[in-house]
Parts: sequence; C-alpha cells; structure tokens
Amino acid sequence: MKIRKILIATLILLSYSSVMAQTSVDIIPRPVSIEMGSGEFRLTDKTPLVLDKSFDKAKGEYIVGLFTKNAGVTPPVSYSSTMAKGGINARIVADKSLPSKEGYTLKVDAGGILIESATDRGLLNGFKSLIQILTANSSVKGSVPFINITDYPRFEWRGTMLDVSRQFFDKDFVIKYIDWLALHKINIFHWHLTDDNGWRVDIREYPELTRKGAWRGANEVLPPAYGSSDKRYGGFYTHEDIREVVAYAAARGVDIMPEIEIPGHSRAVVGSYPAVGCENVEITKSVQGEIQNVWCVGREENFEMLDKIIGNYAELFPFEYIHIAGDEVNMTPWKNCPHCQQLMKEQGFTDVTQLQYYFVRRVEQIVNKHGRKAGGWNEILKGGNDFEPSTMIFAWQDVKYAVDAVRKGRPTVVMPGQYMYIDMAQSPTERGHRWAAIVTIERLYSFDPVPDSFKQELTPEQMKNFVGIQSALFSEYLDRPSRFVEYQSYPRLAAVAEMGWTAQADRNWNDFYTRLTRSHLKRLTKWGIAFRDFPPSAIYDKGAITVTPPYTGAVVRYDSLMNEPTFNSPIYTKPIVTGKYEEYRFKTFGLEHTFSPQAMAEKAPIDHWNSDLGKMRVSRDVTADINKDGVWYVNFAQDKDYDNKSATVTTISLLQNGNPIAQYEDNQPLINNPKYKFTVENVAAGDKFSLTITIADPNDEPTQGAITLECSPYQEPQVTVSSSMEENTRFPLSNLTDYRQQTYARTKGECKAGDWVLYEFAEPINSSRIEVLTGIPNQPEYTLTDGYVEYTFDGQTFHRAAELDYGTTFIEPTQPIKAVKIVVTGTNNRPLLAIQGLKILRKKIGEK
Ligand code: TNX
Repeated sequence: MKIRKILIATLILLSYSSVMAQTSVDIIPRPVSIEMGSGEFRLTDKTPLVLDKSFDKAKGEYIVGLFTKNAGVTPPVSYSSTMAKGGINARIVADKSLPSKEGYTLKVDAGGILIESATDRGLLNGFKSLIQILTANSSVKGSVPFINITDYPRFEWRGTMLDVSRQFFDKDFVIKYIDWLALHKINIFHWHLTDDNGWRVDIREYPELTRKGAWRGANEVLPPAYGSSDKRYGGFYTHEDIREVVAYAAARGVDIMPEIEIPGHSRAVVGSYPAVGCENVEITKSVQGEIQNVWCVGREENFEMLDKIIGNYAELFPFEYIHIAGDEVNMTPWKNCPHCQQLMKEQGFTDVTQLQYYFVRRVEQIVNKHGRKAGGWNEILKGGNDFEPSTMIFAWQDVKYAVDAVRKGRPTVVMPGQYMYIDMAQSPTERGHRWAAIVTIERLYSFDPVPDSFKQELTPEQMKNFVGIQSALFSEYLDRPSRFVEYQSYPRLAAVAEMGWTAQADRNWNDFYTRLTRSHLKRLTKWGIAFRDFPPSAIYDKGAITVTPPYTGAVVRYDSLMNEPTFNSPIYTKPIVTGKYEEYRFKTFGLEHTFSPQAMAEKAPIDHWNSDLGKMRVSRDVTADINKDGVWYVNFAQDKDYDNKSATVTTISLLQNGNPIAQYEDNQPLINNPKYKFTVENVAAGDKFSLTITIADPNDEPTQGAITLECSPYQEPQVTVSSSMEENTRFPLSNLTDYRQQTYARTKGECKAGDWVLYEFAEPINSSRIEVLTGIPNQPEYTLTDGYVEYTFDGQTFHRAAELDYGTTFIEPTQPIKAVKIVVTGTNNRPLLAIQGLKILRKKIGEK
C-alpha cells in the first residue's frame, strides 16, 4: 500500500515539470505557479461543463460564452455538486487555503479539467486562465495541455478608470471595455462619470443635469471642448443603462466604483443649476482653464442636492465605494462669496482649504448615510485626516502621497500619473498628455507600486493599508483618431493587470514581452481590441535601410514618400538601398485594424567620442554621407550610462571643398545632446565634404557617445512671423523661426474672428507641400478650431487654401511662395492659441 502511494507520487512528479512552464501557455497576468504535464485533454461540444450548485447563473452564462468565442466549442452546462467524469468541473471549496479569496487552482489531466476556489470570483479567474491557455500561440484547437496551476493575486484592488465626461462613451462601448478588463482579471472599473465637460448620469430629482449638463455646442450651456465642434455633442446614461452595465460587469467579476467630481471640475453642474456656484465672484480659471466650475460650500441647499445625487448613485451601484473626488479645486471663488465667507466665520475658519475639508467631510457623511464608503483623490488629506476609517485615498500626483496616506492609516490605492496614467503619450511624437511623463508600456511595467523598501519606513500595520493599484484614462485627447481609446488602453492595461496580480519577484519585462507578443496580442485581436502595436526599428548604414521587426512574426510595411504607411503599403522583406533614407516611414501592422506608431530610419553614427580612449577630436571625410542639397544636422548623443555634465562641444565645422559652410564655437554641454545645423547648397559631382569636431572635458569625467550626420526632409528657410494677437513672452513668435519640432508660440489671450498669423519668407520658397500646425506639438491643446490658411506668390494677392481641420492643414503650391497666413474665423473656446513652425517639404514643386 505504502509503496503504491510512493509510486503514484513519483509518477505525478514525473508527469509535471515546472521548467519555463509559463512561456508555453503565455498567461497574462502571470500565475503564481504553473506545472506542465505531458499529454492533453480534448474539448468538444459534448464535454460537460459542471458548475458548482451555488454558482451564479449569470456568471455561468458568461463562462459558456467564453468557450464559444475563444475555443469554438459550446459545452453543455449544468449546475451540480456531483462532478462529471471527463468534463470541466468547477467547485467551490470553502476551505481552499489560498492567500486570497480570488485565488484558484486549475488542474488538467486525462480525467478532465478541475477548477477550485473558495468563491465564484475565484472560479471565474480560473476560467479566464483556461481561456488564455486555449488561445495561446502554441495551442491546438480544442486541446488543453495537462497543467497544474495554483494562483492568487498580489493585490485585492486592481482597477482602472475611464473618463466619460471629456469624451462620451456610450453604454455599448463601456460594456465592451469592461469585458476586456475582466479578461485581464482587473476587478474594479472606476467610472469617472462627471466633470467640467459633461455630466453623464441621469439624476431623478435634477433633470437639468443631463438635459443641459450632458451637452456641449454653440447653443448649449457647455461650450465646445476637446475636439467637439459647434454641433451638439454629448450623451448620458439612464438608470436602466447603468443597471445593465453593473449587471454585465458583475457577471464578469468586475465591480464598478462610480465617481462624482466635486467640489471642483463641476462646470456641467453649475451650467445646469447656476445657483450651485458661488455668488458675486470674479471669473477665475481652474487648472484646466474652466470657469465657474466650483460648488459653493456655504449654500446649505447644495448638500441637500448632493444627498439626492448620492442617493441615486447608491441605488444604482451596489459596490461598497463611491468616489467623491476633491482634486484640483479652484478655491478663489470661495474667498469672495458671501455664503462661503459667512460659513468660514461661523466655523472659525481662517483659510479656504478648511472649506474644502469641511465640504469633503460632509459629503463623506452623506455617502456613509447611504450605506457606502467614500474615496477621494489625494488632495482631500490636505485639510485634515479626521475621516471615517474606511475612507480611501487615490494617490495620483506622486507615490509620496500614497506613502503619506498609508502612514495616516488610510486605505490607499497607488496610481501615480508618472506610471499609471494611460492618457500620457506612449512616445515623444505620439498624441497624448505629457505632464506626468511619457508612459511607455515598459516604463509602466517597471513600476513596483509597493516596493519592499517601504517596509523600512512603514509599520506592518501601515503596509496593510496599500489595498492595490489603478491606472487612469482621462479622455481629453481621445476624440481622434478613431479608436484611440483602445490604442491608449492596450497593451498597457495588460501590464497594469500583471502589476496588480503577479508578485513583484515573478515580474520580468522580457518574460512579459515574450508572452505578450507571442500570444497575447493575437488574443487582443480576437477580442476585437484596436491596440497599439510595437514599432519596428530601422537603421540606415552604407546606403541601405535595415529594419528590425519588434518581434518574431511582426509584419512591417513602409512608405518611401514620407506618408504614413497603410495596410496597402509594401511589406518590408529585405534591406532597402536608397539615397533618401529620411523619406521612409515604417509601421508594424497586425492581423486586423491594429498598427504601431510610425518609425523612421535612424542613421548609423559616423563616429564616436570617448574620453577614456582619449578620443576627443573627430576629423573625417563625409563626402559619402552628404549626397545632396538640404539641411544637415550633426547630432551628439552621450551614452545613457554617462552623466558627465561638464564636457562640451568646443568647435564644430563642416567644409565643402575646403571652404567652411558654417562653424560653431559655443561650448554646448554634451549632456543636452546638442544638434548643429548646416545648410548645404549647390552640391556638385566631385565635391568633397569634411567635418571637424573638438570636445572638451575640463573636469576629466568620463564621457562617450555617438555622432550622427542626418539629413532633414524639410527646408528651413529664413522666415519672419508676425500676428494681430499679442504673444506670450515665454513662448514668443520668434520660436517659430527655428523649425524645431518642440518650440512653439502661444498668444497671450483668446483668439477671435479676424485674427491672423503671418509667416513671411526672405526669399520665395519652392516646396511641393507645406504643413501648417497649431496647438502644442503632439498634444492637441490650444489648437485653432475655426480658421483657414492663405498664401501668396507675389506678396500681394492671397489665395485661400483649406480650412484647418482640428488645428492643422497643408498647402500644395503650384509656384514658389512668399508668405503663408493663418486666418482665424472664430474662438477656439480656450484661453489662448498655440502655433507651431511650418513644415516645408524639401521636395520641390513637381518633383517625384
Ligand atoms: C489631472 S487626475 C486630473 C484630470 C485630468 C488629468 C489629465 C485628476 C484627479 N485630475 O482632471 O483629466 O490630469 O491627465
């Protein structure tokens, strides 16, 4: 008997191996432990699915649907406490001893599939993993490899936020969005339902909130904003919609935490019910430039209104938390409002931040009265910490606010914008916010929300206050291009999911990237997500561009005329021999509607400097590099591991047949990666070019780096810029003369019909295409929404070209032109206008 047992134990040991197991099933988020067996279990339409007798039917339906959609089989489902032999069995095991109630075990062997957990939620998680196994790259349709998984999350709170105010996303989209979160085991959907630019929930007692406050447009109480035009734009959810979404989410194991943005960010409320705002106050602006967007604290009726609103919330949302915001409040109105001042006197307040604290405290009490707990952004701790023990802090401005909150005994969600805000741009040239950082997926993934080092400064009791993590997607810039909300969300939310679920010690970027690109991007495609793919890299060296796809199997397409590659562009298969590397653009394309941002070919360095080797002078023949007229740049890039701050470029000159084209002696620090411009003209066959550089390192600190010689695809002719509008002296119009991508100009105030900006060239310029851009580069803020462009050949007669389309347009002149003018035809509803330098293609009129 004993011997038999040992034998069986050995056999089990032999049939499972844990070596590199995760890699083949590629589950995201990565489970705690996976052992692979040898063999497979086959699923058919006849394989019985037996769910625990107590299992929720709506969740059961969801699971059947998962099989149908992902595995192409629809197992017959029943609810029973008797397991089916050779079937898929899911059992609730009350005393399943795993560290989390959401944990589960999943075992596949010749006898079938067995999932166990203490809860419905845990079983759902098991099925979500099983579905990923069935859709791994290596999977064969309908067959499940023998496997043994034990799994549970690192954090109980794994959330993400979506702002439906700045852009409205309808019920059907929200439902899809939640479905995708569920597949990643993200269990909280934080619904940012109200903000300055739209109120999105029907409130029974206050119909104007949605009759007026849900709409923007020329004739609405809310002005156009964030890409919406004079046309009526907006929408809201009825109670029925919300109940449907809540039930849908619950069946997938996702809770919904609704947010009401108060007392700031409330332009939509004040627009609908003006009495809510403060009385007799001068117009002042919030951080986002919004006026009249603050609740009056001294008006008692406001708390009655909040009681009703929160009553509606509590009725609609069963989740234990309601988020009451409290961020970025413009407190200036409170200083001059008679009601607020009266209240301050009564309460003995000396500072308006005490009003903020008073307001939040009162709303917290209202939330509690309705049987819910309150959450707020980290600013709510500014005035004090006398909240109910359950009141939760969402630390968004920096990790230090999370540490502060847990120290004060608050349950805390870690979500610093610098890592967790997926409204941030994903690279320097992509659309998106950048106030916190450029948030690449790798940067996001690298973040450890609760590092072990915290244990040194915090007590075990305080450490328990870290309930989890969230990411956030504010929607200011999601109005375009189409499906940008998905592009911003995935695959970054896959990284968020793993951060929330997987222990830090088991997280590794390379391993994640492998699972993601080998299997998970295909799953995202299957689920219908228009995610952002990874761009290729391209190097130009010795007359040819060589492209490296971002991962095995990625399809890269290219365009040779500076256009964005499309699904119809040629596929890259071998190095491209060309003299015009700077005109090529590359993109990765997925199976359906997915693509990466575009990449350009980088030129291989012409040389390096290296202080260790004493190489601080470069003198070389660059005849082979300079093959044509144009603007050439010499770029310096100090290697990343070097932080020498005092080394500089002392002299640099480029010679054409021995004559200097230009010479610089300006001691620019190498740490700033300086660029030097040389305008090369009249290149003739047989011309010789040479480049001489000297570098100084006065403090003798190590420095090394690469020097490249790049050709610009644009002309950069001498230009003067003037305007009818006063300039902001920190962003002067003269910024537009240097043709640098990132320098731009701002007006001091608002623009109005009849205003203009004029670019005049010293000499007529011959270009086949000129791009005119307004707004902050890559960030569609302060763009000109109503206007057009004119240009002139003779400096006298202006010809009208296209209207600006959300801030940009282009002209394709038929003769050399002397000037370009932007003409404003209406307000952009923003406090100012931003204008960028022209992009003038090097290509001449008629040139191919
Ligand atoms: C800050 S995050 C805000 C939002 C903006 C967001 C843009 C927070 C509590 N407030 O109102 O939309 O930045 O990233």
